[in-house]
Amino acid sequence: MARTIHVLNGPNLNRLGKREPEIYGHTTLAEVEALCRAAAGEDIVVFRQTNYEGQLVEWIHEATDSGAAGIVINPAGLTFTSIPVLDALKMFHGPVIELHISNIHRREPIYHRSLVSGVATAVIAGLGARGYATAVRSLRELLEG
Ligand code: DHK
Repeated sequence: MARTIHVLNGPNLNRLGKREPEIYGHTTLAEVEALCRAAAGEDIVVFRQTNYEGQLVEWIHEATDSGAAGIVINPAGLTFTSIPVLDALKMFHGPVIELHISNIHRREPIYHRSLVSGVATAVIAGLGARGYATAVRSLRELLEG
């Protein structure tokens, strides 16, 4: 039976491809979405991006209420500040993979302490945009048990 995987993206990720390419590369968000769908095989991907904290929270609620099998989330800047995102993820029943394009631990100190990592099943950071495909594949392996 096909499962649904939610791939959720936070603020400024709509600018991928033209946003600090020396850090985030040249891959656009649309190309990232295609990478996720290719990695998902027969599983259904819900792929979303928002610049608003409350929308991200509501999408996490939707993943929870709809019985999504797993979440890949790049909360972007909300990673380090958002208790509401953290609290919403605590309500999710399945595996959560926190994804960062850059290696946040090799950047400025403000990017070093993720609130989300405390509830994430796993964290992927520094693989560039290909990290999304790695996250989706890894989530599927976790779901296969
Ligand atoms: C993306 C962002 O927008 C930053 O705020 C994070 C993350 C890093 C990333 O590497 O995908 O600090």
